[in-house]
Amino acid sequence: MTTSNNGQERWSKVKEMLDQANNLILSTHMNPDGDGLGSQLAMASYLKNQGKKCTIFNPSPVPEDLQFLAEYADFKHYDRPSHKHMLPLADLAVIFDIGEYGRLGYIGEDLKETDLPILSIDHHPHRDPNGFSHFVHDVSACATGYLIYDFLKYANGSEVVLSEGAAKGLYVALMTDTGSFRFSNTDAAAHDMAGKLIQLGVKPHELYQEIYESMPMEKVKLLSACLENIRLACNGRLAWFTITRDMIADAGASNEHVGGFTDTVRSVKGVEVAVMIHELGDRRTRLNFRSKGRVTIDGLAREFGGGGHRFAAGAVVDQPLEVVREGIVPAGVAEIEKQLGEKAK
Ligand SMILES: [Mn+2]
Repeated sequence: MTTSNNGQERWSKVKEMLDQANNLILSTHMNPDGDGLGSQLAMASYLKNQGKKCTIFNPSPVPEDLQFLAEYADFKHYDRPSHKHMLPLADLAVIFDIGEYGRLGYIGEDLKETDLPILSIDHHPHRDPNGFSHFVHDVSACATGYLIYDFLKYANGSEVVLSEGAAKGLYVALMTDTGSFRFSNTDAAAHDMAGKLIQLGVKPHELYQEIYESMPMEKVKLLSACLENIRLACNGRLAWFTITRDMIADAGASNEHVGGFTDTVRSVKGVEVAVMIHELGDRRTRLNFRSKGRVTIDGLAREFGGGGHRFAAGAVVDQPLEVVREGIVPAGVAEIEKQLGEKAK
């Protein structure tokens, strides 16, 4: 299915597919975020209202800071031996916010063995072919949750009707992907949607507190260790920091606690791009990139085997941290100089 990005005709095929299905599998990317989970929650609520059976299978568990969403939906962590046999019993899989097919992990491999149609709804750029039988991919949308909201308006005949959980899920999707309405993807449509969700009973401060003001102390300790070790390059335009396994152990933290750190480092005055270099194993290092909006960084992420959005991207490299650091810092400097030219000097 090819889709036009504007107008509502892109949703007619999606609605037809959902209408025809009776047993659906919903999924999102590994290490799910507020956008993926919130989108699933809203779609699951809609489908249940339509009398459909739907099961959420995710490649990773729900992170601690989003656990409150599990009150409204049953997010199952996909366990191949016990769940694989359930996939062929479904008649449609719907995938949210995926970025690329491989981020489904085992679920993606197992879905390929069935003949289920796989529908992707997403706002990341995708390669062609992208592995999906049908898709609505709109990179102009601030969040996948925005697309789900837009679909629900269409499906309900322009008026959005949302359960409490679905409204909260969509607000979380919107708030987390726009960095609480601060990032460059924040547009009028995002604020319109937020206004509507507030009219429907969402309390922004409650959700903000759940996600951003409930930091476990071990995360704060790890952040403090990172902030002490920020390094600047390219006349202060590039800020980078490393997180080693020792730092995580010393703080009593875990890998999932690093979320949001790169945004914090980007907030330094004069910094255009922040890079986190996160040691996952002896020969496995994760990179996370954030730009203030003048330098695109998805190309840099692709050079290191990853991808993402123009101003927020990442990669996982099968190399030791030291090696990756020696590669990424000069590559980041070169990219900033290339894009900003004299302004970087
Ligand atoms: Mn997203």
